[in-house]
Amino acid sequence: MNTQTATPHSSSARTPLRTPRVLVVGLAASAALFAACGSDAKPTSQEPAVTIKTFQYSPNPASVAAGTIVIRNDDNTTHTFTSDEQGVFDASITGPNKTASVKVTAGTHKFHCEIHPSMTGELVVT
Ligand SMILES: [Cu+2]
Repeated sequence: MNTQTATPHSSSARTPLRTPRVLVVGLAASAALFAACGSDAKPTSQEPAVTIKTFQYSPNPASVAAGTIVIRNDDNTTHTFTSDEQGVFDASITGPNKTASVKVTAGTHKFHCEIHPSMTGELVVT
């Protein structure tokens, strides 16, 4: 009986030696993940302000805050997100599920797809 109570005691004595290692590895891994998210993945982790699906921009018109916005293309073909006024913004996005980010400034910007002239939209930036 005395030996049986001694056995769990000795095995539990090993556990505290393992636990810190697992913790250190786990912290290092999550720290690396946070570092990756903080730098590289930041623009694309943003929710898309405009989604292109079945040759349509949605929502349309779209209301966004000035800054960098994400456009996502869900179609199997390339679309562009091009301002009617030349040079305000322009992005070409291959699909499906690809994103691009563009910088937008305050104002109402009409835009279109360079490849498909029937695709038009309006972006209201505040
Ligand atoms: Cu298009």
